[in-house]
Amino acid sequence: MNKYHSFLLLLIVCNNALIGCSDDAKYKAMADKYNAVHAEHAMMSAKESKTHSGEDKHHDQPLSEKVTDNHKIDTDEIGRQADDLPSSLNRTQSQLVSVNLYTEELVAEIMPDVTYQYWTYNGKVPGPFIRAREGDQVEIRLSHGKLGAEHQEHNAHTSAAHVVAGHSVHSIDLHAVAAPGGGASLMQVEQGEEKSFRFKATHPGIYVYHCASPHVPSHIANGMYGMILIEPMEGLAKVDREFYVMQGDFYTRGKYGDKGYQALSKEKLVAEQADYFLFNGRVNSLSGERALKAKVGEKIRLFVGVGSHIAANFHIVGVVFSKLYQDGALTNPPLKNVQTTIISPGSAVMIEFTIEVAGKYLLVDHSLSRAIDKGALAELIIE
Ligand SMILES: [Cu+2]
Repeated sequence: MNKYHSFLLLLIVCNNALIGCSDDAKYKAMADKYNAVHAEHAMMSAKESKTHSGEDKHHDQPLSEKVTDNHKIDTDEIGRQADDLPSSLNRTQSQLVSVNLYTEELVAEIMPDVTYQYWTYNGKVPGPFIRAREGDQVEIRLSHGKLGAEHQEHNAHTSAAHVVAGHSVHSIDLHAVAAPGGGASLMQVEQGEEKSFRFKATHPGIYVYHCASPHVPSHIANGMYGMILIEPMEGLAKVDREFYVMQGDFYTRGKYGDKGYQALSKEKLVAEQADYFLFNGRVNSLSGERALKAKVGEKIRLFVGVGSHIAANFHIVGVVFSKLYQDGALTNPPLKNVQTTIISPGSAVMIEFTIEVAGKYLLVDHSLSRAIDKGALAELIIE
């Protein structure tokens, strides 16, 4: 066993100890904290309760680096699960695909005892996985904030605070759209508004979408990205499992792991000095109970993308990719037997493989300090 193998074995053992065994305690602590926040909200005066819905209380005051209260958590889970994607389309006719998106700013734990204000599509990072077929009409409907009478008052009340916070407008640029701004020129949506547009899916591939409202890099750094798959007309080969994974870089005022509320550091963002490299929104989002799971011999397909600013060096320890569709080019012949692939910011790949030996496999950014010291680690459990 050479040094590298010893290191990986140590990594796997440590990972088991840190992630596997502490999950119950971690989730209990998160649940307790979440319940405590709701209890606090329940004690608000009738007047306050009338003007602020409990879940949106953090908008009372624009968040700044001085805010250190890490109890104002809006959701106990920011990360989207890797199996949260629509199944294969399996149809031969074109149709209209309607996609409903809303934007939501949420304080959540980026790791235990460290909170961050995410900006999201539909309350999770990454946003929903959109699936359509070449030739389909796709209608994207985007509302800024939740729609409905119960949210109107909040939307009106907080618009000034949202201007100060830098998210008075959100939008969407889909890389599958061959038109100005990828749709973003039609889709700048202000607080309380809803807009929609339609496009014809003419280019099969796996694409990234993201917010494109000023300051665009900040909106993306805060989590406003997702993926859209345009299946080729002939469809994709049948597989047993599909997973949706996005790597994102995050920039905080403090260092990796510094406790309390951590605001976005625009300075570090501009300097491309990320504190966190994360799969699906938070540290250990895809580990333990939330790991990717499959069985020996199953055909596994991964859609992996980079929503934010720094390219990923995607690798799975102990896996050779049987097929790699680089740069989202699904209609080109795949590369075969690949160990690691670079995924550019604003790009995605499709990877297929089968595993013959049961065990735990680690998804990493093979610029390994990102995996070991900055969070870019997920688990694939093969039974
Ligand atoms: Cu935005």
